[in-house]
Amino acid sequence: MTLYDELKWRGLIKDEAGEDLEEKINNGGMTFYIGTDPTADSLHLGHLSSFLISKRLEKGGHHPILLIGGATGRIGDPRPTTEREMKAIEEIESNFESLKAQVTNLFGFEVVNNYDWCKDINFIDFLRDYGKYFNINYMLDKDIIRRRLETGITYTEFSYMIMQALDFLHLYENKNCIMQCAGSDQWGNITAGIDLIRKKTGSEAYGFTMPLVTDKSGKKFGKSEGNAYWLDKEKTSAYEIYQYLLNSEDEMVIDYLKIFTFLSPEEIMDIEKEHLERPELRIAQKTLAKEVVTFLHGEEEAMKAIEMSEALFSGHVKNLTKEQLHDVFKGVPSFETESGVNIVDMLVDVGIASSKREAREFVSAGSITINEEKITSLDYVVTKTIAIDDEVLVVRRGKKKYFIGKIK
Ligand code: 545
Repeated sequence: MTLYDELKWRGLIKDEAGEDLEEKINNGGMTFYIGTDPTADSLHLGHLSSFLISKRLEKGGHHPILLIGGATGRIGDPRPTTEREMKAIEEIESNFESLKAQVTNLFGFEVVNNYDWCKDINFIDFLRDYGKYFNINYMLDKDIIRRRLETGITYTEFSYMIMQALDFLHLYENKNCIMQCAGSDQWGNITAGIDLIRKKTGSEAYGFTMPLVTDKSGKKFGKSEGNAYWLDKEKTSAYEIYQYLLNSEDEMVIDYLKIFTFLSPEEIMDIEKEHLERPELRIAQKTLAKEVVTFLHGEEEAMKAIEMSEALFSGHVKNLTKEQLHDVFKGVPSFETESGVNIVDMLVDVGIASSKREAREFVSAGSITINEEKITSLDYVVTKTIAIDDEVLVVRRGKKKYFIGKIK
């Protein structure tokens, strides 16, 4: 498979610009760039797919540049719906540093900041040297702008496209960068740059976008209930990312393997075969989760995440630390209790049973375990001796219902 065919096969090419893009991609040797604005202090899973493309192209012999938009971040790329809240300069600068550290650590590429070449352009020069190349009708015809005409858009956000086009021109002239790639929402900005380069220099530049990654119902990948899965492990633990990917839908998981892993097409096709025959083994999901967490956080974190997932699955919690337990049982009901209380009283006090009678029934029937020990005596007294790390009580009621407690 050629590199271009492989990118297509992985579902990573939606819109393309440049007559001989396919040949250019297959031949290697291009300098290209991919950009992000410092609107947050970390990337999340939804951004990862387009950044991974830079690694794939690098493996194919191209040279990547990562741009972080210290200048564009101050303006804000128009969203299709409403005007953005402008961020404070200090926040943008601190996000810039965090993102730079993150992408350098993950990808190891050259990072550039468009503030460096934008900060000295004055308003008159901007209008004379760049504004003249942009026909208003052309700008109004871009998808995002068209969608904003009804709700309204300020001159500031309207001008964003020119800034991104100017970056491409700058990188073309100074670093011989001839291609830009990104998610499909960036198509208008990429083509604005290609057109500017053509008008200013007469040369052809290239670009492509990848489709937005979604779940089966069309919802954005990498978010749940509005919360993002961050690539910074202080914000989202390796275990949470692992669990999110482990729960990928059967219908989608093969697509995700293509988009998010560096497994070869042959390896993915083998996994697909097994997955179709025995979906209940969840081999595809386990492979996806392990590969992505290993890429993001290293093998040790991936192994820990696997261990924690198995602990939850099998109920073996005793070997986990209290930090791991809090991660594993995030979202299950939690409680606090004193050392020295009777089991029946505790079950009622913390809401595991609704009455003393029910609590006694649970205990007598053997449906209550604390940290894997079955509690069958109605006289049992809960103390720190049963706690994990002197503190944590994982109470299981019946087969699956968990509660996590802290003993004082
Ligand atoms: C700025 C100047 C350039 C080239 C690109 C840019 C940034 C671009 C943009 N990109 C998005 C983004 O999101 C915020 C990330 C928070 C840390 O706005 N105008 O910066 C996203 N991008 C990744 C994908 C994207 C895009 O970083 O391309 O499509 C999301 O997947 O929305 O010269």
